[in-house]
Amino acid sequence: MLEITNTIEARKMRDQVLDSMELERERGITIKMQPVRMEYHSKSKISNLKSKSNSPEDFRSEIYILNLIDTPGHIDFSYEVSRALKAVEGSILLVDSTQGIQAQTLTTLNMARSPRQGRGEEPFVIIPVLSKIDSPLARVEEVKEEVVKLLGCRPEEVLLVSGKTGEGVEELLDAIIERVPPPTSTDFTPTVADKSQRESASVLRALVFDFKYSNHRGVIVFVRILDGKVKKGDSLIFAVSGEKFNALEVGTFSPEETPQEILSAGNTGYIVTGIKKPGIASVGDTITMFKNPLPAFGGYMQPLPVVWASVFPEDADDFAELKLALGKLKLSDSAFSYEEESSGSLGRGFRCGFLGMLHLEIITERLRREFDLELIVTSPSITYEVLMKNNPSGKKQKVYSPYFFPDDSLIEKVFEPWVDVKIISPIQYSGNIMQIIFDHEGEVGEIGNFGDNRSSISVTMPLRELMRNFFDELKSVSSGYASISYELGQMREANVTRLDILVADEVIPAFSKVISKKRAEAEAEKSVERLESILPRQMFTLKIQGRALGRIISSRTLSGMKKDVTQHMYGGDITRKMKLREKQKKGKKKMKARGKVNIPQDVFLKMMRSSGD
Ligand SMILES: Nc1nc2c(ncn2[C@@H]2O[C@H](COP(=O)(O)OP(=O)(O)OP(=O)(O)O)[C@@H](O)[C@H]2O)c(=O)[nH]1
Ligand SMILES: [Mg+2]
Repeated sequence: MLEITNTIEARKMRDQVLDSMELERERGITIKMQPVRMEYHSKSKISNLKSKSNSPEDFRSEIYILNLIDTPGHIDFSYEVSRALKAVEGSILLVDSTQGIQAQTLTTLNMARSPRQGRGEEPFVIIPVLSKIDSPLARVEEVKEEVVKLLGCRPEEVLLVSGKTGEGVEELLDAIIERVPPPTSTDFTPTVADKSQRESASVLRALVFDFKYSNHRGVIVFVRILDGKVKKGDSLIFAVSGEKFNALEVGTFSPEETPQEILSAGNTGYIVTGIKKPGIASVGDTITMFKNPLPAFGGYMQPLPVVWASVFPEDADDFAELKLALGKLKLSDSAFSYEEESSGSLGRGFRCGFLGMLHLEIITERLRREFDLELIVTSPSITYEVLMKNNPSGKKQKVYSPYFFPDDSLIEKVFEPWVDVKIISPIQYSGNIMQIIFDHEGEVGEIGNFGDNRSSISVTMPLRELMRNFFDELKSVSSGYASISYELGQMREANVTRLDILVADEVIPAFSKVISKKRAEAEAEKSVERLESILPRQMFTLKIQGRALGRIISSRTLSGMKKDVTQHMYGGDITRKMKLREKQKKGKKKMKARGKVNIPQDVFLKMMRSSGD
């Protein structure tokens, strides 16, 4: 579409052209939504906008402006999809014809079909499209049938495209124009008798669906203009946060930011606010004229974090820097949340909430890359609700950080969240899948058939078990064909306990985990083994132990070695050697502060990653 509309020159075209983050390109996935404005000169007759006659004028080329928002497919980032949905009048449901319907297709579809609060009751158009039809692996007819069944549409409504060859794309553009209604706007012209006054009083209602932060220009909000118009210099206000500002620039996405004179109703674009304080701009807020404010548009639901992990600066002096970095990250990812926390031996840090394991990994990676911070990241955890013994009030206490999980002897009962899971897979893998569901304490619900050869399985299981590497196991037992989506369900009683990892007889709080009592031995063994394999040897022999249920249940010994840190450097670069010795000295200082053993930060990251295994 970008090529056909000349939005991007053919020579600049490349795979994932809208994915601008380094991490997106490395991993080959979209993480953040990206708006883009296209101008399309249609050559065909567009029936719903023109007269029904067949006069030659009906076939002349017309220019249409299309505002597209590209969204991620991975379920961890479905919040991006939900926000984009409220900023548009219709959507393209892209189904890979080599894969067929995936579990996340259902999640996305449900979101698109749910009533859009505040945007009236007009039906939301969904255009089903099969992609990759050029591929020899494409199963066009079968997948088309699946889509028809799923949407309850006619087969002719399903379009076929190839992003590679361009086949079908022009037809898709025409279908968008034909099926998606043009944006409507309410006329908020002030009822002022004086004509000149009426003309000068401009109105605006813009929905903030995303934003980003620039060091020079402050917060840049991504908006869909619902009513009225905005231009550079306008004095504006955020309806919810109440912050006033002047528009330093307005523009559209092509897909890079392109300044424009004016943005008017129907457009998607950006407004540069100059606001540098964190916590002012929020997605779902409405921007309106300061002098002539209009009512705010119903906002977005704040997404609920699913996993938690705490982040501490490796060097306590970096606390302020970490705080600043988190504030800025939050400005480019509104789904992420954080709160100050302090834990005895790790010092001051932040408890962060994420929408899933991939989200967690992406954020910690960005903190390291974009802000050059050395971090200690704790084992990820979900929320537990603990009812303590001798607690007449009967109030449950929420525990997000494993190292704050109370000792068994103090606990009356523990509750944990369960999830409703949907798995879609080719039928031949069902047996394998049932086995892993069983291993993960899942309860199988409805089993349905989907198309000829695919089954859909509904499961409820503890979120804790879903996070215990269920995704990877599912992929591996289904040769990569099964897909999964999930929603948070109810809280249920849990049989769990805290596992502590000790290094040289000292608990390392970042490695503590809440685990199933039944799996205590296995989990302890795994953590200890993993740590033994990644912890660099020290000058002295040390013990690595796992402790749970009141005793040591796993133990290893890491033999010591004498190590000269400068040994591997030959040649006489004395300054480098000195630097390294300085660093080592600093490391020793830290060691004293943190305990007997120096644990490098990548060990924390590796443990964090493997804790899903
Ligand atoms: N053969 C063929 N390959 C395609 C086509 N479209 C995309 N691909 C390939 O499929 C892979 C994924 O493409 P993306 O465009 O990143 O897919 P996406 O749907 O945006 O993925 P997410 O954003 O992560 O949900 C890339 O390797 C593309 O080269 C197509 O029409 N034909
Ligand atoms: Mg993508």
